[in-house]
Amino acid sequence: MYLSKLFVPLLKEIPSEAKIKSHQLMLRSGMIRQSSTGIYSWLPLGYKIMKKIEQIVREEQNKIGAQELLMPTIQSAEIWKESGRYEDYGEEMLRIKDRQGKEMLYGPTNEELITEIFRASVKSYKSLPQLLYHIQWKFRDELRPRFGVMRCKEFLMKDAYSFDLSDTEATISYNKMFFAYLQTFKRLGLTAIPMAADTGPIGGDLSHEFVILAETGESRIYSDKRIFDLDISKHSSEDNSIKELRKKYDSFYAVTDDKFRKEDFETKVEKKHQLVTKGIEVGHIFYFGDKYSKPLKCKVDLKDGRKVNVKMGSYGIGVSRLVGAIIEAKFTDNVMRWPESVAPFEVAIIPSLQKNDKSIYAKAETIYKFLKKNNIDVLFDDTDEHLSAKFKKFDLIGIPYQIILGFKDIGDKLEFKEVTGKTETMSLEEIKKKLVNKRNLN
Ligand code: 5CA
Repeated sequence: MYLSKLFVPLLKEIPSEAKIKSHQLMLRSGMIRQSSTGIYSWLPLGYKIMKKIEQIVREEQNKIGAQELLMPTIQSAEIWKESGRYEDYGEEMLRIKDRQGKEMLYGPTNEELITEIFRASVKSYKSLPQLLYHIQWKFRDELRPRFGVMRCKEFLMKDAYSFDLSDTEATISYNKMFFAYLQTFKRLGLTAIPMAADTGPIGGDLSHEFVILAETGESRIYSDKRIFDLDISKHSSEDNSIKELRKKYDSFYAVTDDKFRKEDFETKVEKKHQLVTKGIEVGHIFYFGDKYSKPLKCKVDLKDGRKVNVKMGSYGIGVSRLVGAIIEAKFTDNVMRWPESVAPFEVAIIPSLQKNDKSIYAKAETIYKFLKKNNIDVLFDDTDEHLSAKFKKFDLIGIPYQIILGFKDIGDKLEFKEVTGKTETMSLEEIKKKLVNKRNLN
């Protein structure tokens, strides 16, 4: 992509409504634009990053055998009346009527709708267990939308739902998701810690919030800091291995404020291991048994002819919130540091001279064409700006690598700079190999 053609409306000023770094940087770098309070348009740069995050989330769900479907954003009020949540959900739910006066709503979550789909199609124990998920926009009329995409009204969520015959089998599904979440956040370059949490309007009595540390987070957390050193790489997706991994996490105290008890914390965690800080909730998983299957009469036949309500759990990841959360976790001195797995481009080419210096420009363009031909996602700065202005722009966009064509003649070699500032001199072929290897690691 030529930079001159890229639709990135960069802002010079920090908009006053943006209080935290991720919100400021997302607006300044033209990733999003507010359309009304808590509702955003995703512009090409932001959308591209979000799509990459979404794809990693999808791949990790598929790896544990979850199947993707797509439910609508607008739901009928009827199923919510059946479950009893239509009244309970309160003002956060956006209620609408169609032209026939039929009560509808913009889905804030999908427990009811997926249960309705399941009960209509699955009748026998033979079809269980099942894991189904979708990645779809949700709407919650938040009282205080703030921090840009972190707490907004319309947001993209991955929500998965599990269906099992018994509590024991349901624990296996829960553990699989637990594992998939750890893998997903790791690929996104984040350390997300599962913390015992309250279940709120979703219900049930087993739940973990996945939280990443950040001063700007809205969740207060209390934990044994050794939980951050746990290593998931030795564990596989095999049931027993995940069970062991969950045991390890559960052996350390880690809770959000609604589960916090001072006495417990002080008796269970030695002073030197105590960590009290703030974090961002990037995912939340729940087990609630028959909370929805019972009122919605979602039953299956057992082998002996008896009918049982299926046991269910639900598992959410805030896909659009993750864009902001990654910035919060990674930015330094106004430089966006996207992990390679989600960076908007793999590499940038920055010629030091303006277009009228034909030789450097032509060399840069040849490199651009070569990398493109090799399927590398490259951004070529073909603008007339001063080199310092160019660097500022690239810091803001946050591309992990830059090829800089300077005034110095270094023969066939090129200057290859990492976002950390580390610079090497390499041939184009070596650069190509390095980028391809990096991609395969992600
Ligand atoms: N049905 C369950 C799990 S599928 C559920 O809705 N859980 S949730 O309420 O915890 O939401 C799941 C994730 O969506 C949260 O962990 C958070 O990352 C994200 N999320 C929730 N509310 C918002 C919001 N207002 N703005 C942006 N992201 C949000």
